[in-house]
Amino acid sequence: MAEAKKVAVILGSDSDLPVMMKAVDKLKEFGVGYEMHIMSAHRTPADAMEFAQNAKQNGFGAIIAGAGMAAHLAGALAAQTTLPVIGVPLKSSVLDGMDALLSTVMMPSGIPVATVAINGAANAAVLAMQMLALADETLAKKLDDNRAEMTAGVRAKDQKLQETLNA
Ligand code: RP5
Repeated sequence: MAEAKKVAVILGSDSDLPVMMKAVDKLKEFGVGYEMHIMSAHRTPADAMEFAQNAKQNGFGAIIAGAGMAAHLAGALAAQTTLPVIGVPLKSSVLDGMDALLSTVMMPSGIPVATVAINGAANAAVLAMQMLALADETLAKKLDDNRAEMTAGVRAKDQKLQETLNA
């Protein structure tokens, strides 16, 4: 059986850690292998380029890249690999993440970055796992079970609300 693919979680600065740890927490919850690295499109561009160029042969199936301000990290990584790259625009400036959102999402044709919400690190992990699950039935089942739990949770809350309103 083929070895399970890992997810790379790359962040532009250690100041991005509090938000980006939410991606790691989610990957751990589902038992998905990962590596986390601080690499910057602007401060360590050579390291970022080398990482992305070797990511596929190093066993990664998807890359999550979180950066704030002029957030070129996800795009710079995507330029160097055909692995799917998921961008997390981070709120780390006076522009509240709108700067990072536009820098991450507005990629030129042919080099896509799947961009999640501002600070949406947990969803980036879920999306990465959905990609891996296309070739991993065990992971697919875990994601399906999680979705069913979520549904049951919301229905239980609605039932409780109805009981409170009708009391
Ligand atoms: C971006 O600039 C980083 O991703 C971070 O969100 C922001 C600020 O970085 P630091 O100055 O805190 O290192 O490149």
